[in-house]
Amino acid sequence: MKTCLVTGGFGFIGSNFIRYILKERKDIIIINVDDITYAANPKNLADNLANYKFYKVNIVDKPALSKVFNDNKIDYVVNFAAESHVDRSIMNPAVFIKTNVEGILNLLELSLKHSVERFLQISTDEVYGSLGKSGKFSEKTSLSPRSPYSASKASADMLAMSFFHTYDMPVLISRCSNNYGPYQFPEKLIPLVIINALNNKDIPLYGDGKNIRDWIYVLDHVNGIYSILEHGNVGEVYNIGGDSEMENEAIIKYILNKLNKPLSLIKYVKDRPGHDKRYAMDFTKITQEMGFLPEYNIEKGLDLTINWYLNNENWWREILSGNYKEYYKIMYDYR
Ligand code: TDX
Repeated sequence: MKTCLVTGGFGFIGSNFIRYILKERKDIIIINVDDITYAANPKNLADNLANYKFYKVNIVDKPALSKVFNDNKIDYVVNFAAESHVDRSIMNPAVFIKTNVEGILNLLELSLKHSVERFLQISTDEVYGSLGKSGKFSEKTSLSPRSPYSASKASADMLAMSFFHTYDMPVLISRCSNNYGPYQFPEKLIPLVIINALNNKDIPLYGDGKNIRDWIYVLDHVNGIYSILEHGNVGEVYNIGGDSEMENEAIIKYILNKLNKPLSLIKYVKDRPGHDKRYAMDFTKITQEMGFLPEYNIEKGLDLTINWYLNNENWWREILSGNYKEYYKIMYDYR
């Protein structure tokens, strides 16, 4: 048996990853370290999972994290724990530096001390900055983050790589494009649009709505992460992409049409400051080295996602009744 410490395992991508691994591999024990901050939800994972242990610990709390490493022999670390919403980072950058930078430093130091076999940092395409109409980000593109969020993720990547070069630690980094799918917290575009549409509420579209993201269904992402964890070369970065570039406006129209809702729900609002124009991933490297290719095209992925939100109303209604209301007011009322 191998033991894999997953941080942020109650979050959107982390929970999808844990479900995937526990299904694929009966010889891996998962240790989920999560502080259950606002976007995490224990309901993202089933109760009574086999080969699974949970610690309510914030990665910024080094003594508590240290205890997890002392109590368990950890073989792999996969770090999902992060503050991840760009708009929140514009309002309150400090917590992004704490969690995303100080947090990973604690994890790296403890992983080094306890000689973990592989340390995988989950990063993002946003560290590369913003593209014009043409071109794609490759692993060789230099880092040029433009929001406090992406600056914190770029810092984390650089710290992680410094542990590879300085201490010979077996570090790997994956950088992925925009995820969507089941269990995504509704501050992000796609779940926000689905839920607002179901509630016949205005859909806030930033600027002219022509910004482009490359979208990937979360199960394709976790499949890519698993390949990198198993087969990636230490000290290297791997891009993961969905090969599905789309303008925000087009995504919203697609969802509204699927739900039989009027396009008049779309409300063009003030743009996000420093709004990155376009992201696109060149993921030839992971395809050539590991045979990775996304299995879900955007239509298939969106249809599955829309159905999931239709069938899991209790999950999102509970979120809407909590602090989310306050967040939504602050973020959108005067936009
Ligand atoms: O209400 C909205 N209206 C709108 O027009 C929201 C929430 C977003 N948008 C636009 C902004 C972006 O162009 O939609 C696009 C997607 O926005 P987000 O869902 O906030 O994602 P993005 O800013 O692209 O960042 C995401 O991808 C990279 C994730 O949030 C990051 O965590 C990930 O690293």
